Amino acid sequence: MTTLDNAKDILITNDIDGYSTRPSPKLYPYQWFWDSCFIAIGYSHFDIDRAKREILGILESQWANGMIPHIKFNSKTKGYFPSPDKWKIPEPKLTSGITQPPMLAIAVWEIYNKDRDKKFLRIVFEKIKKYHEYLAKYRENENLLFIDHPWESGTDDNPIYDETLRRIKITISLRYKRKDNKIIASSHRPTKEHYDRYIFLLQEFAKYKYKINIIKNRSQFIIEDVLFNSIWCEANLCMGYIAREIGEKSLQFLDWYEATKKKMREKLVDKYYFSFDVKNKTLIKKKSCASFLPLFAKISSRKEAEEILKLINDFTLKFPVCTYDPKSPEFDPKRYWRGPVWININWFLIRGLMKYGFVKKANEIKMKTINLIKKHGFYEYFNPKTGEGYGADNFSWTAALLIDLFND
Ligand code: 9WN
Repeated sequence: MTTLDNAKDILITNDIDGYSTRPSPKLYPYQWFWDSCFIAIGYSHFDIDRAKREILGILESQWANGMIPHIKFNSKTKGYFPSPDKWKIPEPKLTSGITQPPMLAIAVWEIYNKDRDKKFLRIVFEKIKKYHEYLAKYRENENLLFIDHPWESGTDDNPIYDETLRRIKITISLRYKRKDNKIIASSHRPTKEHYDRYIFLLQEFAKYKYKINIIKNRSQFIIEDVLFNSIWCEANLCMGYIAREIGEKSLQFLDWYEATKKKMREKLVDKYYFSFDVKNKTLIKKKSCASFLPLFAKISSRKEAEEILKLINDFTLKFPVCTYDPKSPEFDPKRYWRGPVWININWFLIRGLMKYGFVKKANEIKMKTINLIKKHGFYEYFNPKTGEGYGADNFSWTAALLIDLFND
């Protein structure tokens, strides 16, 4: 079997019901929102109908207010903590109660570019629009969107959130049993201090009945996240294109794009782009993979892009690219989002570098990413010094994005 065949096989094996795919067989047995967007992009190269069904599968989980939750559970599977009953959501659905980076319109635009199926765009347009309206209405703070949980960032234990999380005072006694660290070595997963806070926040959300205004007032973790806002910008551009293709209004999406981009350039830059801690009123000046994302959404100026390119070089050990500053004492080449190479970040980077004409660098990262997977396997993340794979094996987005890189 070739590596490409392996990749397709992983997606097919991780299929749940023809409409959703597990990120990995054991560690993540349900459908995750941004994972499925990457998965759909992978499928669009060899089974476009299945790619469309993955998108429909995500949309099934949408709440009445437009929110798209980060996990769609099902009643048949067990084995993940926090399980569906722990979320206590105010919705008659089996889902989590928080969202993830809004990749949906980006994935749909990728699919559309393969077969120009306007019928599919018409089926999904209103629902994605409703999701964007939800984000603009409930998550906007001075023209930037905020996240209220580290899991919403998709880069959960990125050290940029450490200080904010440390300020959270746990006021109740927490009793819970993790499952992740029974499957994967504890030293490769988030710490207990982090998990305590992840779970405490969930319990607070349930107490506030997921009312965003109350959460925004009372919670300590309110972050204008640079990765989330970059993806929001790109997704609005894609919604603008989609709207135009099917004769719908595109102006609102382009307004959101412009307003967010302008605010990011005013508020989030200090040489590099950083996230802003709303409660502590500080720019979190820690260098992480999130600072690369303005390239992907073409937010940075040429000069800023050149600085980001230097940062990428600083973040390149034997295998590109570290998710956290390798010169920092917080860097850990084995622990989750605190240093290891993640394939989706490399994918964002390759696309971003191409947009600024840094073709050589983009191709170099692309070839090294493909070779890393070929040699070390379809892992969730990799040691940037040795290439060793960690976390879940047969990880769906590693497979899906490899298919995309091969075909790009
Ligand atoms: C919590 C599924 C998800 C990814 C995230 C990644 C990890 C979950 C976890 O796995 O997060 O959502 O249990 O650690 O950080 O990006 O979507 O692959």
